[in-house]
Amino acid sequence: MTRAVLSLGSNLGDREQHLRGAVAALRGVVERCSGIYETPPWGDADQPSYLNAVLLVSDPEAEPRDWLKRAQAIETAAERVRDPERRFGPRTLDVDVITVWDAQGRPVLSDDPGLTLPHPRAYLRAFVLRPWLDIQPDAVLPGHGPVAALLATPEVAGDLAGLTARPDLALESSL
Ligand code: A4P
Ligand code: MG
Repeated sequence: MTRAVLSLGSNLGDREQHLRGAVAALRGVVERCSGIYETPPWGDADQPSYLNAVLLVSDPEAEPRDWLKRAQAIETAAERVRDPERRFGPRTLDVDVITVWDAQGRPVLSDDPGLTLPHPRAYLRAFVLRPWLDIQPDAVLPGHGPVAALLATPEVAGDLAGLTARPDLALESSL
């Protein structure tokens, strides 16, 4: 049994539909869906803005690595193409595993490059941390502290100001 936080991002094609497709593919294991946010591109400015959201998922059968396998299968279904020249470049759908808890509720820690837990850049990303607060107001990013405090750090607070909630879009109806 594991629980996990997954982040969703899309900035190519029908962005809302890509996020909805991910939620539909995870039907049965999604506990909560955040709101959807319009976010300026991070890490590579020359690309369209993203829609981002975060999901809380749990599965009595899933091992930590199963969440990465599911994430990658969902990206493939969205015809995600990887450009090795553009690390943070545009994509139909990115599904990242932000953190995983074991059956006892303990965070799973890993420095394996194939599955690093928690996600190594999550603490820097307003587009992950802000939606996460929607579904877990007391969320703690293992090794980094409360998500609300991370959003107040100077590195993140500047980016937070650029996020726009999109209450006109919602994911629950895809469940
Ligand atoms: N990998 C290791 N740990 C993890 C993990 N916890 N979750 C490995 C997911 N994958 C993990 O990922 C590269 C490798 O990381 C995989 O082989 C996997 O085994 P990838 O998905 O092939 O490549 P990527 O998506 O380009 O890398 P990554 O790290 O997901 O990119 P980022 O850092 O997420 O950047 N701006 C806005 N506003 N919103 C966004 O969503 N996204 C990116 C992508 C850039 N800018 C953005 C956004
Ligand atoms: Mg990724």
